[in-house]
Amino acid sequence: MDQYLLLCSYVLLLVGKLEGLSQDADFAIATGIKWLETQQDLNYGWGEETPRVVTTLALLGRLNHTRENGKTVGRLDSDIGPQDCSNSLQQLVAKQLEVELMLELWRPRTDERNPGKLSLFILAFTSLCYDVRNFHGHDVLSQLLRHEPEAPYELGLSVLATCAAGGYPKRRLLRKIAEIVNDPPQLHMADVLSLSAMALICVARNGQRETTVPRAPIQIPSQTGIQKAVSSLLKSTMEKVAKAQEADGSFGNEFSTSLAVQALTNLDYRVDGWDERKAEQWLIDRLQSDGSFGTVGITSQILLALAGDGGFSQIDRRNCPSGTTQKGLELPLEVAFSPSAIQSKIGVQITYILWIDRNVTDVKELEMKVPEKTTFFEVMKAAAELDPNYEFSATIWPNGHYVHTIGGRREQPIGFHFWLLYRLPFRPDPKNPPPTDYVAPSGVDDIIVQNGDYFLFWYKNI
Ligand code: B12
Repeated sequence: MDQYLLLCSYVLLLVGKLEGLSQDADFAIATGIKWLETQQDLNYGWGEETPRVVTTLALLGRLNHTRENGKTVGRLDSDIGPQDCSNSLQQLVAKQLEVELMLELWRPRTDERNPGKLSLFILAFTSLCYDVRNFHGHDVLSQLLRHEPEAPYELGLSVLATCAAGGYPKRRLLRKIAEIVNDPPQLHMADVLSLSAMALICVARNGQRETTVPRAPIQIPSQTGIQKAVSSLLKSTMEKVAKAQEADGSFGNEFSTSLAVQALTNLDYRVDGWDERKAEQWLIDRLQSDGSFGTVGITSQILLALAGDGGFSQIDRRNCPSGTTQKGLELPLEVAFSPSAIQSKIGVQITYILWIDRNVTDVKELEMKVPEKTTFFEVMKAAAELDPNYEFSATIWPNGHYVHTIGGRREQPIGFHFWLLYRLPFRPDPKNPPPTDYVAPSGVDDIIVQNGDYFLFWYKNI
């Protein structure tokens, strides 16, 4: 296994050089792949991140073919070069991916099924050229179509996966994307716009193909109308993404930047008004000494961005020919908070506030003194010990804890009520609530509290 992956890294290194990737990007991709290899578990997967990593490796494996032809065509199980590596990788990894998807599909049929997660599996299998409409007799795509996404990011992911797998996204969902693009959410705006752009790239590309062989003659006039609408929406979406670039070249943080660069570097759909080199450099500068960009998830996303070839937007079933004891799916682990007394007499003074509802119907406030270099997660544990209103539950993700319940109040995805965390240098005033600029850019584990900080966890409809 090691040899195959090392070989893959080596071939990719050469491919990058041949195809003129900047040398630094080239190096970062090679070391990133090597690092991902070290993170693989005994089941040949990457736990919860298996679909993302497989997608990245599959797309990078296709790079040679892609760049030779200047188009995103190619298959993983033919030709020479990286495809051969991916073929070996396919054999070793695909079974694990299959088991993980099976487990996802076997879940009880409740609203709990997550269209976003299903979409990531569909994208992974499609990049390996599987037919997701016939996955051991199951039509996975129709499962996705049955679970309509509500959240903006999931919507983009679901339309992208449907289109990439060769399906036809519902017009209603395209209309919803248009609404989101016209009035993007303030929270995670760059991420949502970038994913919407990638979904629209796929729809625009395949709409163009459909016109030559229309599915049903009656659809021709409206199809053309939709195509026009999609291309103009795509253009404005990409322009909005481009505009989100900041002076340092990034689009916010690593997550947003990797998605934005993928959206803006598709070979067939380009807009001006952003600096590609600067964005690439910003990402390269995030390379750590161990060869990673942080977590498995973010490393695989950044590698796709650095490949400069449209990332997720190039996944397309139409480019494919027809055709261990498994640990299984690692669901996010539910954690019951375990108390830890970190209140301290010396250290930094902070205030931890809870607000309920958009119009702030309930307020709780706790002043605390904690040792220096304490994470906000530790503060939350100490607060829960002091006051039951601050007891909380969280799920663990690769990037840390995600808080879904505080003081017995659980998030409500239906209705979009979530706990959002603000970090402020002043006491927030319910009569004049803080703007989203103060929403913390990372989760509770990555925040080191500082003297005078105010933390507001606000349960609100977003
Ligand atoms: C949708 C989303 C949300 C939704 C989640 C709704 C839900 N429960 O279903 C809402 C709006 C509530 C949200 C909240 C937050 N989010 Co958010 N979120 C996203 C987004 C846009 C898409 C995630 C997704 O659906 N992926 C597809 C599914 C299939 O993959 P998934 O791995 O199962 O996704 C789940 C996790 O990502 C989790 N999640 C969402 N946000 C966060 C944040 C953290 C820190 C963790 C550990 C998990 C987590 O919920 C997702 C859905 O179940 C990503 C953008 C991105 N580029 O990934 C940001 C992103 C993950 N969020 C981020 C942040 C910072 C937050 C907040 C901390 C913001 C804040 N200060 O309040 C809060 C979390 C606070 C808390 N309660 O702990 C960052 C994480 C950065 C980092 N360094 O780790 C990201 C990457 C956005 C960005 N570019 O900065 N988020």
